[in-house]
Amino acid sequence: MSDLKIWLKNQQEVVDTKLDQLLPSSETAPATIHQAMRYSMFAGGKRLRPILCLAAAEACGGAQEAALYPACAVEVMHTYSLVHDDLPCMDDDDLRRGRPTSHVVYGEGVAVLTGDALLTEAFTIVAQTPQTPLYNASHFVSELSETGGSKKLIGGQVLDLEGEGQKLNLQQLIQIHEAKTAALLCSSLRLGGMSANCSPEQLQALTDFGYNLGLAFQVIDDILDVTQTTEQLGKTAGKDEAVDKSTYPAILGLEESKKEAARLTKLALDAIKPFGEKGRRLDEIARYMLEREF
Ligand code: GRG
Repeated sequence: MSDLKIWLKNQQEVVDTKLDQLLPSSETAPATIHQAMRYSMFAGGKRLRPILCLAAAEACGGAQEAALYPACAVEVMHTYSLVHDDLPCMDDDDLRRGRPTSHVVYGEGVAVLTGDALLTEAFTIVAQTPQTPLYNASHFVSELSETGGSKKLIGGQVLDLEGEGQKLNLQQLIQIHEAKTAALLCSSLRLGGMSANCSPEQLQALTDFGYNLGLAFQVIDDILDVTQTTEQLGKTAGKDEAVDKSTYPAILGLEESKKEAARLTKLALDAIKPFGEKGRRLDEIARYMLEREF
């Protein structure tokens, strides 16, 4: 296993241990909601957002112990968005990460409440981030609430719902991905930096890195949708079906989408150059994502 893979696995374990400590136990009454929260929290997610948060803190010279609070908070918010996104009134998905979704296991009412409880818990957790000379609980909570709110995560979901069945143009597609994907990646990095008392310049560098990485992540996701579907369905049949929706390959074509993913990744890498050796993990994660093993 490469050094990066070992490090990533270790970070996932550190995050999982802290999440286990912070979340109410499965026995806490009423047990159903706490079991449902844990069912979705420990379902095999990659922990990309918390790992970015920890790597950002490291880039700014901060302690991992402090960064673990925002790291867990962003993962809890991410999980809430997935639970709600899977509901019958949204994407109506029965499977996530190869397991039955929350509403399939617990029923729709409890799944809605599970998302609500996780969203609320995210703020309880982020507010516990130790204060630094430049940032206090109010800064941490504001950062997360702006990202979770109607202009970012929820706004992106609304645009997505409104765009269903329509052919979107590139600008509309980017607007959705900025809100649904890049915003929470940016906040994960920013909160990691803030927990390490980053300077305004460092905060801007992390924002630029997160924005470009978030868009690159989505372009790569769309490319994989096409290539993997093509592989699964057979070389000629699959491709047309897979591009027949609003994705980067559908709008730009496959080759241009690959170039766009590389261009965005380079912009992300350029943004973190000022961190030098301390930004090594951020740099490695971005390159690894472009190769899409993460
Ligand atoms: C507020 C209901 C609601 C939704 C907000 C974030 C979001 C909008 C919906 C979630 C669904 C989705 C496809 C979002 C795009 C971001 C994305 C690619 C999520 C998947 O992230 P990964 O790959 O997931 O990090 P894991 O399973 O590893 O945690």
